[in-house]
Amino acid sequence: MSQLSQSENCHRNTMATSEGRVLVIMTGGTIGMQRSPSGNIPAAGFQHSCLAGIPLFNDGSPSITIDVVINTKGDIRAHNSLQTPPSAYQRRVKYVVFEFDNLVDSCSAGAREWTNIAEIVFYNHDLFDGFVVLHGTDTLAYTSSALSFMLKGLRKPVILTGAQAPMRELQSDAIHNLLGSLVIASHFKIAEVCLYFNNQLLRGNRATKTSASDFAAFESPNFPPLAIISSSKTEVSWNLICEPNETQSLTLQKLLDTKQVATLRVFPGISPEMINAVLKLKGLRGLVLETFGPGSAPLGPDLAIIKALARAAADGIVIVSVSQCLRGSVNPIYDSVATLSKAGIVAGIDMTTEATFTKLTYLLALPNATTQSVADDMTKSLRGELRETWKPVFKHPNVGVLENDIVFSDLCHAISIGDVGRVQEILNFQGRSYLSHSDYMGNTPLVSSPKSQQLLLLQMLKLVQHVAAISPSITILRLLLLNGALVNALNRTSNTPLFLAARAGQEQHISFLMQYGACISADEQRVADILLPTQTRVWKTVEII
Ligand code: ASN
Repeated sequence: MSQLSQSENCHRNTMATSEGRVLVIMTGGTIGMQRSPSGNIPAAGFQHSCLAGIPLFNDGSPSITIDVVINTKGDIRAHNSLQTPPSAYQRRVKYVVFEFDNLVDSCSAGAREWTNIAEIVFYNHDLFDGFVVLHGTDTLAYTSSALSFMLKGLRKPVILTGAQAPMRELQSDAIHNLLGSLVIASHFKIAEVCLYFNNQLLRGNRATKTSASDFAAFESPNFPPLAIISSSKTEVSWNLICEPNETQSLTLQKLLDTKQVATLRVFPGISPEMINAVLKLKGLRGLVLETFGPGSAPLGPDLAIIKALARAAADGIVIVSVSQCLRGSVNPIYDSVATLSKAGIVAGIDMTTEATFTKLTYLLALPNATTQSVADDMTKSLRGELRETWKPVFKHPNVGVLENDIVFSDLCHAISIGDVGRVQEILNFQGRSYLSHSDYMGNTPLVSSPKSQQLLLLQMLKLVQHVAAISPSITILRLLLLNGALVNALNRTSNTPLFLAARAGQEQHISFLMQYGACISADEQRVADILLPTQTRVWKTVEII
């Protein structure tokens, strides 16, 4: 990942002028709240009561009147500007705060508020260098995800931020979060919807709230930060930023009523009746199913749950599976995951629940949307919200460290479904090109030296050997052994391929592995009597590599 120095970053500034113009849109949230006997409540007049008196937000220079367009007719509302002192790039930020009449705690924000924000950005897109949206943190990641889909063809930064404590309080993160957002929105041509918090700029549709009280409240578990601000330096990872399409004009797509999409988190013992209660909701068109680990769910007594899901999918409800885990991806290397996929459940790959939910409401609202088109688009990256896992990323001539897990998943998947051609293709590619090329990011010695590349490949082969031991294809097992897979490798549960093949009742695999000298471990020997068929008991125990 190349990170530009401060001076290099300056060349990418929106303008070479000494002033950047930002529209701040105040929607509510803790950042602007004040105390009341019943707890913090939204308070009007943020620009005047919170910012005008702080020199960092108001350098005292005379304000000017800036018009904000408030509807399609082009009606305007005039605002008096404030101006910051110059930044480290010798640029001041001139801004106005457009405050919504109805300020809300973000727990009450939804499609209507998302539309209100998107409209203000849309009407004023060409009049400002960037936008900062002040919002509550509880549903900030939903709003940033929703805006990323609604606003297509952005050419300006839209930075959402908030705070864990009100600006009016002594110990608050509000000042830093707002200042950082103002600097990014006015200095850098990052044409994306982003979330800025605690010195990190995250892609809006990759972010999720991970702490209810820490100042470090947000993470982007499956994608690196787009920029990091430390003291006066802003390090932007330009290689991660989506390129704006200068020829495309901005469009605004409104979302579906969120009542037509639901989210359901599965849990051990969830009953078919509970699932059915959600699936039978009147008007339901989409469901985000939060599944276990790589995307599995209880199938239910007599497969009642999977049958209910399959029926709903066949009836046109788009059901998308995302992992309950913070990191990682839905991955059909397990039978239980593949079963969901066969039932018509779409894999949400590595999307957050917030991105999946808002993307569904966006896609289902598109004119001419069909169940098939929505399901197809859910697995495509529209605004960088997911990694298109099963696209042939390994064909990239300079595949690097970030792709290793993808290649690995791809390989495991091909093995588990017995796709010999695909396995051969990956192994060939790894052998010929992958080993001899360096990481396309040009970093980490782990992948840049051919020797460590080979170790990495061996490591992968060692692991996939276990999947191969239960693969439907004996040819794949042979292929991996010929390519140097370790016949007696242990997996994370300390099992050998032979033990796994035996447990899966793969007789052909068993004799083939034994020809290659496969053994079981001493620990496995102890349970072999219970688990393994009688003829396998003759295996010797050996020291495992
Ligand atoms: N309840 C607040 C909100 O989301 C939390 C916050 O902003 N820190 O509006």
